[in-house]
Amino acid sequence: MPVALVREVSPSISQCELTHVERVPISYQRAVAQHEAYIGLLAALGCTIERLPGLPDAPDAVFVEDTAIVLPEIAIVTRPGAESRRIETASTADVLSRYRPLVTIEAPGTIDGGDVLVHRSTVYVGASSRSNAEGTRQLTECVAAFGYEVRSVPLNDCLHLKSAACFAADGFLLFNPAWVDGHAFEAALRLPVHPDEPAAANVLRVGQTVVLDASHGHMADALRALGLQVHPVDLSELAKAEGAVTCCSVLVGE
Ligand code: CIR
Repeated sequence: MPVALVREVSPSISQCELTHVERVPISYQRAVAQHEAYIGLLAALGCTIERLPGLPDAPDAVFVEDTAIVLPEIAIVTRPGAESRRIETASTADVLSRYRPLVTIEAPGTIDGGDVLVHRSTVYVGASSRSNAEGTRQLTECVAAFGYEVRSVPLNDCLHLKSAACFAADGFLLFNPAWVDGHAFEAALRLPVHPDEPAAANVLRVGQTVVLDASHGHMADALRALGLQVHPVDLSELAKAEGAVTCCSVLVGE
C-alpha cells in the first residue's frame, strides 16, 4: 500500500484561493477534525501516513496534491498556478526526494497536481486557469523517457481536471459532462455524475477501494451497485476552500 503525504490545515485557511465558489466562513476547528478523520481513513485502508511540515502562512497548504505528481519512475515538483501557493512546493520536494528522482517545473511553466490524471501510460493534463501550455510542455518532456504520452484536456467552469474527472478503477471513468468531455479519455466505462452532485467525479483510489465525499450519496450508491468498495468521508469544511478528496494527499506507491 502507498505512503500518503499529507499536511495539516493551516490556521490561515480562511484566506485560501477561491475561483469557482463564493467565500463563506470556514471553521478551522471543523476543518482540522475532518482532515484528521480523512487521515485516519487512509491509515485504516493501509496507507503509511507521512506528514509534511505545517505551513501556517500558506492558506492552501493542506491541498498537497497540487504540489507534486508522482509516477512509479519519477516525481515532478510542480509550480502552482496561484502565486500564493508556490511556497508550498519546497517542503514537498524535500520529502519526496527520499522516494523518487525529482524534476521541477520551472517558470514560466505552471502546473497544479490537481490537473494531472494518470491512467496506464497516459497523463491527462487539464487546460485550467492554473496549468499553462509551457508547464504541460515541460511535463511532457519529463515523462516521455518513461513511455508516457501527455494529452491536454479542455475544461469548462471548474478548478482542476480532477474536479471534473477521475478513474474509479482501471478503465472506469467518472466525469461531469458540464465540465469535461468524457470522450477525451480512453475508458471502457464512463459514468457521468448525478446532476445534483457536480463535484462527485473527484474520488481517490486507494488500492481496490474508492474514497469519496460523504455528500455524494448518488455516486456512492452507483459505485456500490457496480461492486466497488466505497468509503465516504466528510470534507464539507474543506470544500468551502474548493478542496476535495484527492487534493488532501499525494500517494506514493511502493
Ligand atoms: C486553490 O484554489 O488552490 C485551493 N483553494 C483549492 C485547491 C484544491 N486542490 C485540488 O483540487 N487539487
